[in-house]
Amino acid sequence: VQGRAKVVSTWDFGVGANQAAWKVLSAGGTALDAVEAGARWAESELCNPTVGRCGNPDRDGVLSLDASIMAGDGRCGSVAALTDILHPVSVARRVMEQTPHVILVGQGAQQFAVQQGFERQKLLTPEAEKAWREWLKTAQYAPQINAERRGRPGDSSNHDTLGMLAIDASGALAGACTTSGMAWKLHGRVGDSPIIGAGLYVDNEVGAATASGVGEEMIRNAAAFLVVELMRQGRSPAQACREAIARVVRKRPEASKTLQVCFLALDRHGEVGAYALHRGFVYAVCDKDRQDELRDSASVY
Ligand code: SD4
Repeated sequence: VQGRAKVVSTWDFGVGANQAAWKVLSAGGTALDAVEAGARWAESELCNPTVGRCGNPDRDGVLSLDASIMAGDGRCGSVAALTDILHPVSVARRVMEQTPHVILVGQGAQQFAVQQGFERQKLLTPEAEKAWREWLKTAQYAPQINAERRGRPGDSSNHDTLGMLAIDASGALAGACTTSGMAWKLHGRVGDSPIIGAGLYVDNEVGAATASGVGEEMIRNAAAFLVVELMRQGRSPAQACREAIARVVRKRPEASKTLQVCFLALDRHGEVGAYALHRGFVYAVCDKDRQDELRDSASVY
């Protein structure tokens, strides 16, 4: 039943997220259910300053979450700037399945979540609040290229979004992306993760792509869509990611020296590729032969 099933995720904690997704895939479940399960794992189990309940807040001290989910047949949903709800990815799926819309934001997203039975709860951890108070002393917005140490609540890491792509035994693709966005962002800022085509894009005809890093660059370049379209034109996943990174550099050569952008792609045959602006991007690959593989991405710098 496992056949060609595979799941890939951004960063080292992608290993844990993949295992949560693999439980679904290895039992014959769909790619869509698998990526939702993987993202839910990251949102609640992982204590990471850029995902879910342990995320760092914006500069007003508000933890606001972005998430998206997409199936390879074009169905998609997302939430942006959602507060006080533990599982944004599942709200995104409800937006996809229960509404005629694709994106809900802010108060409206929260209202919809509550109507759908999600519980409102205070999420900001004491560690994240402490980190924010510390940040307020200088109030400098200066995203790091890579997190110095991941999995440590309350540090100022900025690049630990979970992007996950999966293919199931039937060959259907799906993806999900979940994040608290850039720490110390302006209140109301929306990143790439909930923007279909920027932080996530999936097409059963071709493959899927997701991103992590400074989301403004992904939005500027319609990045996940770009990677999928490059694969449609015949590039391998690795080539497509590399070419999309080259586009980011061409557009903002100076800025690209100081910020991180990472792409991860999976094509419909199960081939995986990645590329980053800066060294340090790792991604996790899981299928019937390996459940905890972590690979280093190539990079420009
Ligand atoms: C954002 N892309 O909100 C996200 C942040 C991120 O790893 O990827 N962090 O811009």
